[in-house]
Amino acid sequence: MASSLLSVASHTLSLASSSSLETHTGKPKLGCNTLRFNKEGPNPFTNSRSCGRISMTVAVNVSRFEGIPMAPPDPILGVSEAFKADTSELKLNLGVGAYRTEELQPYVLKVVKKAENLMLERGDNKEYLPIEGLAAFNKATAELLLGADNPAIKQQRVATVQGLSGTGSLRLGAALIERYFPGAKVLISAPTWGNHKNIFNDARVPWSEYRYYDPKTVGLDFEGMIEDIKSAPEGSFVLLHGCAHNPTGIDPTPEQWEKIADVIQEKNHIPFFDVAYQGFASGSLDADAASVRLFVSRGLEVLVAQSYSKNLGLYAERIGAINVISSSPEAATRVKSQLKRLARPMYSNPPVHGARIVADIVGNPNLFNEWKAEMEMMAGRIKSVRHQLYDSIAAKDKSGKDWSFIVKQIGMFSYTGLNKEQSDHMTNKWRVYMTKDGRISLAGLSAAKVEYLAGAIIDSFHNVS
Ligand code: PLA
Repeated sequence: MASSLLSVASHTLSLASSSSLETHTGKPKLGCNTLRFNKEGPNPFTNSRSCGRISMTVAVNVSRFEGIPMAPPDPILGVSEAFKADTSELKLNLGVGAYRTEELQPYVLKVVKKAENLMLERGDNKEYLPIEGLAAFNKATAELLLGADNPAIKQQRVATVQGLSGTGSLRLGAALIERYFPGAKVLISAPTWGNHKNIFNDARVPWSEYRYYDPKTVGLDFEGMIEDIKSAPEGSFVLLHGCAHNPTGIDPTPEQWEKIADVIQEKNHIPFFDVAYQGFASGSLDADAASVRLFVSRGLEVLVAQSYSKNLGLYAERIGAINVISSSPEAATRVKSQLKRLARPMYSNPPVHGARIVADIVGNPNLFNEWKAEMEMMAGRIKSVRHQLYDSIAAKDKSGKDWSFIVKQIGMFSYTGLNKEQSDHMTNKWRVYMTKDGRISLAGLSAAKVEYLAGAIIDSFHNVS
């Protein structure tokens, strides 16, 4: 009995989904109406559904959502949930890339508080933004990325649309690819930030991987990367991390970037940069944008997703942008119109608060300088614990293993080389929360916890296989 009810329930679900497809293709819908009441009035136990000549009755104690399986926890944000649930005093969250103070507390930048006070003083309203976002933000963000005097900006070849931080901006870019480059493939580094594949999967954009990380050298597999980009079909999109590659912390050198640009140019590929850490890798906004600027200076058409989650600590404000640098101002205008068309049915228009913060800070020389100083301070603290961790591991580990990769990597993370079992051991025994790919966020480490972490890594590396 239960199984027959279930099959009716799942049949109903499949009818519902096929009818939504028919709407999309413009075909007439099957006549499906849900009748909730019988002659005697509302009946709490049955729910009738009539689909053309077929009529079904489904008991409501079998959920219509029966066919929906449990989703696995998110590999990164799920770690924060597990951390919260742990009551141990020892626990340390090195999962998500979120900056913490030496006291391991979240940090709101002083300059952000100042910008928020300015907003209150001005009495800014809460009206809807235009679909493309706050004009002052879009101008500021493109200038910050490319440099204010970049010819592409002067020639109005940059289409900038405010997005829901880095993720939402990548998603908009993916939607543009899906709509106007049907069948085009996106090449993604192996490994990459865990959410990239989800973003392109959900946007129905096919992707494949290019070699990036070489476990033998714990460095960049540059030859492999070039070969894979070369052998991809002409006109593919190549997803590149602008700086501070996540999760490896390994970036190409300036010379290697030149060669990557050569191959992309030869193959008529389109680079798609993910810039989630501008200013956070080196402490300098300009140095961290050098890769993007190189491609733009060669006259290439480029997509760039930006995020202010890390460099301004605006994680929850969801502020970022998608920039499309085109070869003509006319193309840029058309691209922008289509990005707006894609955004409107997804979320209508973006939130204003973070956009005002960025625009106010970048637009005011005093605040801008204060921001740069705070960013250098944050990047400096991460660099400092990175060196302390290396010193501590190198001093404690007598096995002769070379741990110097820790100080060669840059940005928020260290890719420790610990495998899944070793990473599990870090959490189960040592209460160090981290992603299962062996990545640790150094932004979540304090000087006081360095020795403890070094001990945990050495134990997990040598005693778990
Ligand atoms: N791109 C990369 C390479 C990232 O690492 C992240 C965030 C984003 C984009 C998106 O961030 P945003 O949407 O907040 O702008 N990566 C984090 C957080 C810091 C996360 O997974 O969401 C991480 O721990 O990897």
